[in-house]
Amino acid sequence: MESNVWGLPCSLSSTQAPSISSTKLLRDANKHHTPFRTPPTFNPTSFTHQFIHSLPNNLSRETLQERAAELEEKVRLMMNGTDMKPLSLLELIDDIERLGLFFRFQDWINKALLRLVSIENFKHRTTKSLHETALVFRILRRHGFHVSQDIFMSFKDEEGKFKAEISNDVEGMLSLYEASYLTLEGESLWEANEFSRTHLMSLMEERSMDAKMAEKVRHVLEGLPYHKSCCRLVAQHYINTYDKAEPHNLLLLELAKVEFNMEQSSYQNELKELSRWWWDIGLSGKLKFGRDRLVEIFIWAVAIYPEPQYAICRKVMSKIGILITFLDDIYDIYGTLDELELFTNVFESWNVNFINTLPDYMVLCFLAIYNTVNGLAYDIFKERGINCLPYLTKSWSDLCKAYLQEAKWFHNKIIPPFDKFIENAWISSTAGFILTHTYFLITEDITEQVIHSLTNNDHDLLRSVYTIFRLSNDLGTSKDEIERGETSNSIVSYMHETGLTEENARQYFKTLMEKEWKNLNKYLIMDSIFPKSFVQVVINLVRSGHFIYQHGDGFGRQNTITKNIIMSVLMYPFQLMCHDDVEK
Ligand code: 0FV
Ligand code: MN
Ligand code: MN
Ligand code: MN
Ligand code: MN
Repeated sequence: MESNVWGLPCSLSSTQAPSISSTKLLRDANKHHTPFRTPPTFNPTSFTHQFIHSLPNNLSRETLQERAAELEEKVRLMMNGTDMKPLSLLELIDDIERLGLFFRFQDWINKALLRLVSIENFKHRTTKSLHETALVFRILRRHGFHVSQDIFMSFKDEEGKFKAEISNDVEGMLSLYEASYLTLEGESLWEANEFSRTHLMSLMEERSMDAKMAEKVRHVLEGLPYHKSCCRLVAQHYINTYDKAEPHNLLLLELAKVEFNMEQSSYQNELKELSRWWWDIGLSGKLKFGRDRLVEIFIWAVAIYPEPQYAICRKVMSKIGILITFLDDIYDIYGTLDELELFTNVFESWNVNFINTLPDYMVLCFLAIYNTVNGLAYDIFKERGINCLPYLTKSWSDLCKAYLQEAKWFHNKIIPPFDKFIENAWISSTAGFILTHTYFLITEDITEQVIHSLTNNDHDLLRSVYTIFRLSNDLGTSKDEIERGETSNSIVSYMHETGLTEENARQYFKTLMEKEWKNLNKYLIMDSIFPKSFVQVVINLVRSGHFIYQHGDGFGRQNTITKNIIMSVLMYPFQLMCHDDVEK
């Protein structure tokens, strides 16, 4: 059982020792409240507590760890013992990353790339294939190396357009397409995106590639480009389709399966612990109107922080994520404006003495948050000697104020202009809120400058993140929100202001998101006030938004794509080979 700074149990379960909330808990949480309209009923979660606790988890961690160490050693021996051509090396690095093994070979990859840039001449390349050129460009930029878009010069004509003759090279086109997502602002390379996509589509229509390649191309064009994908979540697909036959590739594949199974087993344990916590809090049983989405929030957390060392972030993010989902539903759907004003004041004061002004359902929600956040700040203080409570409470209070502003617009039937809407929506997107919590959890050298940027939303990198995170949410959820009568939405504001159709507004937002991505890419290469490890999480957060909302609302509505990923990542382990079969 966790405790908070007051030494009280974080759980609100009535079987625990009396806490601040105990007298309130004796009453029916919904009793004194008449909603201003009938709240919609969200589908119940597809993943119940019974489901979570029935996950088998009978893999022995120790055995898997030993096997992984053994395989890693062998892969390293083989890789070091082979004199690889640049193309084979680049393909191997790409495979390692796509198989979800980057963190195991980080040191090896960095050394290999440093060696590569020291021997290769990237300015005057005329002999390399388009595939190799695009691959080296994408991998180097992703790893923070400066490499100019001029690397593609030999594939362009005198007018600077890509030559028509390269358009039949399927592999080259596919690699060029993936590389185009690493474009920086102002670079003409973005033209490669439209160029390669169009040609890949015609090549598919003409059936001028074999079935396997066609499937690969279809998968890429229909889904997210690799640069925007949560790579560890898609590792399962890559493992399933990986079919290279070199001896080190077989070992690598087996290692990827062992790693996947090992992570699955950790995720299952984490989820079971979270499920007990959430069951003890008991909020979903009391507040029937909210979305109860523990497993969906957890997979979202896995998308942001997949690495083994970030278990604590997954746990914290899942807890605050499920709490803000209820909070958001209170502001968007259930609360009256008067109640919401009082609620926001209580968050601003962070003072339990004021909770008696609130209806019971709000008391319950506030206390659950209050106990959880105080407990978190306590743990961080205990472990790291940093008092982050003032910053965490400010981020909760700012989030509530932004939610309140949206509720005011809605209740007063105001559609704000897009600029005004988006400035508020940066905060209600929750991206800054999540990053503030994350910063205190993962950063060694905390600086005032970063805290200031995070709590004041005044950094160029952060603004790009908030914009993409908000727009991907609105593109995915606005249909249902508009149906429910919610008007706080970028699409509604933009259509109202410009007179454009919904389809055109959506198209415009997609272009805007691409522009913001070009700005994000700059931070892969350039130093900034943010540590590089934090920038990686920031970019993963953006990717997670694309993942959840790529085919509509994968969170609130739980579409089949999210469900399938949840099942594959959390439930089904890979069948492992016996040792002799891999190593002969
Ligand atoms: C957004 O829902 C949503 F998924 C929330 C609040 C869960 C928290 C997400 C993370 C922790 C990443 P919805 O689309 O209703 O949000 P808006 O802001 O549009 O009401
Ligand atoms: Mn909402
Ligand atoms: Mn909302
Ligand atoms: Mn939404
Ligand atoms: Mn909204």
